[in-house]
Amino acid sequence: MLKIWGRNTSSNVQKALWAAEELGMDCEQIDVGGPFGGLDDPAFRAFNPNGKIPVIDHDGFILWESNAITRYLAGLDTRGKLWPTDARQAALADQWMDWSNSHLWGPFPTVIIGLLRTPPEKRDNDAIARASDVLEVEWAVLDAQLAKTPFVAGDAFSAGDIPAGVFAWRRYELPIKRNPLPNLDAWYARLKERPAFQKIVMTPLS
Ligand SMILES: N[C@@H](CCC(=O)N[C@@H](CS)C(=O)NCC(=O)O)C(=O)O
Repeated sequence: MLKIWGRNTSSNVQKALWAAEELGMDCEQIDVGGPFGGLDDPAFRAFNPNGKIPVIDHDGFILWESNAITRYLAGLDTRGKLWPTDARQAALADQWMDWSNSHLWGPFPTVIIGLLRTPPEKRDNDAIARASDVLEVEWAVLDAQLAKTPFVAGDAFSAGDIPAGVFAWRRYELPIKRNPLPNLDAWYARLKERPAFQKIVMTPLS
């Protein structure tokens, strides 16, 4: 049995939930973090010494770090539904997952915490605008890739699309400045056709 620890509004938790949903895996999601708290509980810290979500417990195997979890779940599937069987395509999926964590995750919390969790009178609008501008430069890099292939690692959807996909929902939903990026728009439209994306990611932001 797969248990996923973490509130389902978290971008990083959504990666794990989305991967499990794509694969049709039964899973139990347990609310911790955000308004639910619990991340400093010794029992949770024993799972993840970083006190962060998500964490999974798969038949006693504990794993944290959202991209590692997404890769693990994708790798369990022998059909190669999420993890390309071709080594080079798999490496490209991996590349874009790492890119997402190193290029998108840095500026995103400033925008999300600023716009969703800070009262208007306390918002640092300049910092939010600066972070949004940085993100648009990053998204343009992905847009250039998507001019060549419909999904990040090639012709087929893969785990490589998942981390950027959860952030894309936030890019398009939040009231921020968006530059015209037609290939990103087309990829995002393809993601929105996926029932698993609709169920897990297309939910109200908080
Ligand atoms: N690099 C980690 C980051 C984990 C992380 O920062 N998770 C956030 C949620 S997106 C968290 O635990 N925040 C505290 C909270 O939600 O209370 C990963 O990718 O899993």
